[in-house]
Amino acid sequence: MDMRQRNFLALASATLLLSMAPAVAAPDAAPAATPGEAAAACSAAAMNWAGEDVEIRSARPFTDPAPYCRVDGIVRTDDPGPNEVGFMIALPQRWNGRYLMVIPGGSAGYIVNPSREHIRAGYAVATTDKGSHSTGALDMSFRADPGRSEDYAHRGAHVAAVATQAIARGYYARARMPRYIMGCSGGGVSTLMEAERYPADADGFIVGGAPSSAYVQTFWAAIAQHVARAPARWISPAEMTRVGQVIMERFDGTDGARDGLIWDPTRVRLTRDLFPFLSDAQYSTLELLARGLPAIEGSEVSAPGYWLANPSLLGPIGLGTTPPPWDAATRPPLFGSTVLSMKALRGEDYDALTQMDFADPRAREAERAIWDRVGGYGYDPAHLDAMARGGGKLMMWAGASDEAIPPAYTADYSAGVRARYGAASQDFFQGFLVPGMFHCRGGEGSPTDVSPALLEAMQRWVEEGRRPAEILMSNRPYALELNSTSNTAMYVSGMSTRKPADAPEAPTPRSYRICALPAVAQFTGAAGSDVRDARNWRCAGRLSR
Ligand SMILES: [Ca+2]
Repeated sequence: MDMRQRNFLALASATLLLSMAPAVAAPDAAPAATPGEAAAACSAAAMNWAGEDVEIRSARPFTDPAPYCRVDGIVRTDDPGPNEVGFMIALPQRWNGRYLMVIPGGSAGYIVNPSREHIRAGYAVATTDKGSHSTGALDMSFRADPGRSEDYAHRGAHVAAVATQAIARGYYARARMPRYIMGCSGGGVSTLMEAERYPADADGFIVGGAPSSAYVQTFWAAIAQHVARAPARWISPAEMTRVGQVIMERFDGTDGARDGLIWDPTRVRLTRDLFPFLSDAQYSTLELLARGLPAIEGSEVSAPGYWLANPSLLGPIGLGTTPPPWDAATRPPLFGSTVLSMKALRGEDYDALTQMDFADPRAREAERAIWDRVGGYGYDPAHLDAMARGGGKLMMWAGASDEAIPPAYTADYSAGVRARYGAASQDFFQGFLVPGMFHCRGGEGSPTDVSPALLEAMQRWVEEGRRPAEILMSNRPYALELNSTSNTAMYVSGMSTRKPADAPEAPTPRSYRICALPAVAQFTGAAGSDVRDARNWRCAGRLSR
């Protein structure tokens, strides 16, 4: 048994003892039943402490993979509104004493079933549909409805967190419990909004695959327009895979080891001579992907570019699998989400491919005005004052090969926190880049236990005061259920009809030392020592961004 397991068992025992102690009244509502009675009565009638805007729609007992009570309901919101925000909380009988909210990504609009791992581990695990009423992963039509849009942007996760925590406190008759909120992509943005706007909602916030900004969609449109105007600029998926191989060959060793990972992706520098198999027209597209959408005279609206440390997915996702002209079925998926947002916000006739003028500052400012109107994102390290004062902790992470949201957003936000709060920022904020990892999940040669490793590190930080200056991860075979944006989560919630593939064959075991930014791991082992062993790596590098 390793130390982590011992700690977990010690905590679980303590939890069991505490839960047998006399009931403690929750500060804001009186439980309707004592713990034993509440757990026995998994019924909507027993949940009358959740708040007057809350309607419990069902409370059902389940036994697989462990006995728990699942409560589904809605919170009514208004001004702007009216709207309804859906939530779910699963309350295990063998509770580990912790509350965990997992916020879905994309356009939300669905309730993610509680993951089996979380139920088995005993978390009271909650989620929300964010009130978007979306009917598909990238259905952005809710943006036209101010109430739904505000709930999606930040209010929905907040009211769902308040309601589900009230239910958990009442159910277990426990006034206080360690509370965690996590999500990736759109769920990461929501988690960041919670930390910035509603820091009392949790003790630990795990923000993944975000922050992005609305203007990343503007960037995606700029990429699509660049290629659509001159199809010779299109780079096929196979060519993009080759681009990735060239970049890996050239920059793999910059971290001290040729291990198939570029640990500091900011070291990737494009030069024309590296890619003789691309035409000048195609190379201009590669440069645009790397450059992003810089600010221009008259408008600060901008987006960072991609680092291109493994762009094999960025090819098909950002540029499509067939050259232009595209239709709704063949356009690049990233651009497709821009189209849906822009049609919802500007009307059905709006064509982002031809009507956006990225060189015109008035057009960019018009974008800003539109996004501000619907709640936008508006994140800023300066908004963390209240969370920092209140003792909250924030871990922000991204896949260094994220093919959707440029991971530079995460590096920039982390740098912004350090710039504002200095060394004191380490007491409440740590940023991480996961090498080789794609958007929220998957990757080539990357760790597979990112979600549980981050959650365990956050628990050590919140519950034991151990700051996560570095986190050990591995590539052990791992069901990716924990990630709310995974296809598994989409499939079990009915949003995706694509059945998840069986787990691939287990790779050669490897461990990874993931360093808190701005540090990055460097190989410091003796010549010939194992590059797959985290003990041969130290947080000795520094991100050049
Ligand atoms: Ca390397």
